Amino acid sequence: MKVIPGTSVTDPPCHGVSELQDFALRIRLGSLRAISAAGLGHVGGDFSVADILGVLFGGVLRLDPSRPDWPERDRFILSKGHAAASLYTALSLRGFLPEAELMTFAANDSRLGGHPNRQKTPGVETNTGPLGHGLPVAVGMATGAQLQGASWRTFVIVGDGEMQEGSNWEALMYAAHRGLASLTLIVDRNRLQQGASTEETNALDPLDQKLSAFGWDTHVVDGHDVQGLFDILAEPNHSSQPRAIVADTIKGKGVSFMEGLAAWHHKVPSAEQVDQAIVELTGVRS
Ligand SMILES: Cc1ncc(C[n+]2csc(CCOP(=O)(O)OP(=O)(O)O)c2C)c(N)n1
Ligand SMILES: [Mg+2]
Repeated sequence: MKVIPGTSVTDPPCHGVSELQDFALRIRLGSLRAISAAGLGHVGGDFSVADILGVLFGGVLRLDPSRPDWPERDRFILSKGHAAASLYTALSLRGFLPEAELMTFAANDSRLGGHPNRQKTPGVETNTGPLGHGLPVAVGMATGAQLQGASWRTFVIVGDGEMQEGSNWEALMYAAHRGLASLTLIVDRNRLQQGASTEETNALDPLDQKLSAFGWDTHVVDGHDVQGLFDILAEPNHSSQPRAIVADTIKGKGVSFMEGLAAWHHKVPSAEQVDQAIVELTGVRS
């Protein structure tokens, strides 16, 4: 991790849009290589969430890789745990894991399982994979912060298909009831779930209006615009409502033959497709 002289190890490493974009690019490349090595994974959802993760881990979250349980750290939960490879890559870029360990993704005895496990991986706050649990846990964390008068923040990323889980709506209601202003929910609104679009499966629209009606301070942003994401995520919440961000994204973002296709939810790219994806992502022939 790059530490700018005069800044603390707990500060995020990126300064400015190009560093955040580079951080997000490295998340895409790391997760692509990990999935290719493992022969399994969820590349479409890794790529839709990569810019959001890049802004959070590169520009917003206060963390200490030498003390994953530092009490003052910001809490982050990737509720859509099937995008674990992108979370592991972000944690590696922040110094929680050696980069080479990413190549053990989902292997027997690896610390990096197919879904995040807090007992195995430093920096993972809670286990995810079964959809619909990350937001309720995040509400519990933010309630704890409120009761303690703590200044750290809690962030949770939920898939849009995942928003069909009823547990989320109970958690939304309670967070607003308690006025959990230190809690930020980000919905990765890529409009696809496993095998089909959200709207033809169990429609969510108008999602922003529903979140507002549940008492959340709701914003709709372009989930691939790192400046726009940084502006809203880095800004402390001075309201008395929890904050919801509907991030419009593209599943498979960055690779032409993956973008917007449900098939890439958990399809594994061939060696040739990995090469082609790297060319498109980096603009450089590998
Ligand atoms: C409770 C539960 N039901 C089903 C699954 C299987 N599953 C894994 S990912 C997924 C689709 C999730 O779609 P979405 O939340 O939109 O994620 P993204 O598009 O970001 O990949 C499903 C159904 C699961 N992990 N948990
Ligand atoms: Mg989705």
